Amino acid sequence: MRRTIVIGDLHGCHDEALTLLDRLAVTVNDRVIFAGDLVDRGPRPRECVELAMRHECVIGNHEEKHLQQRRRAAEKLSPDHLKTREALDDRHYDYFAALPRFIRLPEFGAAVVHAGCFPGVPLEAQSTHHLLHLQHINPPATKSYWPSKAPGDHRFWTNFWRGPERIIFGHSVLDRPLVTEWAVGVDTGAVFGRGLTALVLPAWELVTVATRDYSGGKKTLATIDVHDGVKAFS
Ligand SMILES: [Mn+2]
Repeated sequence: MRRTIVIGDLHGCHDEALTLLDRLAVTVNDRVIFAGDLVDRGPRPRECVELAMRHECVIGNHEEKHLQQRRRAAEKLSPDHLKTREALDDRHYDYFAALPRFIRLPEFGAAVVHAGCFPGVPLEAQSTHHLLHLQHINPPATKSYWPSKAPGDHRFWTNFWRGPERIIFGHSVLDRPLVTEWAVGVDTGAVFGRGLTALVLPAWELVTVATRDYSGGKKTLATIDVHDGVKAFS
């Protein structure tokens, strides 16, 4: 059976992405899907976008932000955002604008989104904000919080989601891949030197390659339990 490979947030970690594809011996017979957040923080955003353009990708909140601020004056952008903008051309922005919010993998009973899914809502009816940002929630309230900022009665969205799809997601930096009945989290914090992870279907095998820390040690070690002992970095 043809492999489908879902890869966590690159954030400019292009060399590591190539290392991972090489480790997996990826060929044109494989389907490769990036989980979004190709750019910002890391050294090679342009190369990451070009790589994704040769495969598949869902939109992440960082691509969304670049689209929202496409016409904003340079002096009003954060230095990191400006650095990414200067590395990109119009065709990269047009590519962002055409990215899907989710990719269904019906052959695996799964779907790929960047951040998460609000429980009880079909994929097509999910708000873009939830698909690109979802973390801690307390349904039926729809407001989502960063793990470190969430009120005590809120829990990570995977504690509520019951399908029907098993959701493969990135966005939340986890201390190891999160694997539950209804969700698989693959963002292990590549740009923070914590490894770039791929999920390989149909085996549901997880493969992680080492990465350099390009963040200058920004990610705090404070951890928050999200699900089954897996911790998110704040
Ligand atoms: Mn993200």
